[in-house]
Amino acid sequence: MSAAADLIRIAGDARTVAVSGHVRPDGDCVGCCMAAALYLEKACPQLKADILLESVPEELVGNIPYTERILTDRAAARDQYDLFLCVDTAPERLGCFRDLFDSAGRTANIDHHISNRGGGMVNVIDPAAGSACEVLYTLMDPAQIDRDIAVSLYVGIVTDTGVFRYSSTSPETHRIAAALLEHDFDHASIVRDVFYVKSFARNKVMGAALMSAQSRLGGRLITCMLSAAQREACGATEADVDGISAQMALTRGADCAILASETADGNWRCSLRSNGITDVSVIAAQFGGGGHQRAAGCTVSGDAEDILLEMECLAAMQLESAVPRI
Ligand SMILES: [Mn+2]
Repeated sequence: MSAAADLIRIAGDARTVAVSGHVRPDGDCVGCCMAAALYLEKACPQLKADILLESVPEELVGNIPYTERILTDRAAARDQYDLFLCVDTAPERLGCFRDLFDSAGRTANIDHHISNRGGGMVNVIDPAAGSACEVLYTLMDPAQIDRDIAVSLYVGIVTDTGVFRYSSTSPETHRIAAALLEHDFDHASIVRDVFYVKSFARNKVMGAALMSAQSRLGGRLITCMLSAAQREACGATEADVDGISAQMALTRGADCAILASETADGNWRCSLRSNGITDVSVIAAQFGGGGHQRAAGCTVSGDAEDILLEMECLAAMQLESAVPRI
């Protein structure tokens, strides 16, 4: 632990603290906010923390402790805080709570995004860390961590490492997770509930999409088409198709997967995933979308068969010019 930047030192003599993160918060964001708030209130008896987030994903309620304390309404927050702690993002993405960051007596920014140049008076940003929770842990005295804090940090670490699958998972990630597990919580149930349990409609629509899967380019590209009627027959919303392209990419021999899902207004929302050879952001960009090398998206009007055929050609060009994997 760096004595110069530990969380208690950052809090100083603050009595009112706002802890907040990015809009559309995920498990790392919520877990990091909750862990920071609980830790500071435990270590600094004079301090009262408000956790400010625009929403709480339903799978986190009941799996991260005290989510009912989260204030989602800007009007429920104080007029001003002694300290504003911004986690898992630069202050630009604080949404409706941004002005409270600007008006706070002091500000601190704890994050792991490489793009974050540090918008707080104190900045602890470690792009090598797999999650904001991992960064936060290094600012804590392990002796002060209790079960609730441990669970919050664990959910964050597990979220941002994709249950320890992503390349951001380091030996240190596992060491921290191991230390947290000493607090004897039901990690198996949390991981199942937060990451694998889906609504009936979501599972059903994934089945419907996969039934239409087509293997192209000798199995290196998998595509699916899902009409709005098919989706609605499963009782699924447009958001319920998230995760289908990632599942398609888990086909042996495939490098690229594309789901074309029809939106309510008759366009095709395309979700692209790559296992590392194809840069799907290049394909999405051709259709006015964007994203990352391994995950990208775009919304296109026209005939889905034609769109997928065009995308197949773009993927083929990339795969042909790529150095073959031995
Ligand atoms: Mn994160």
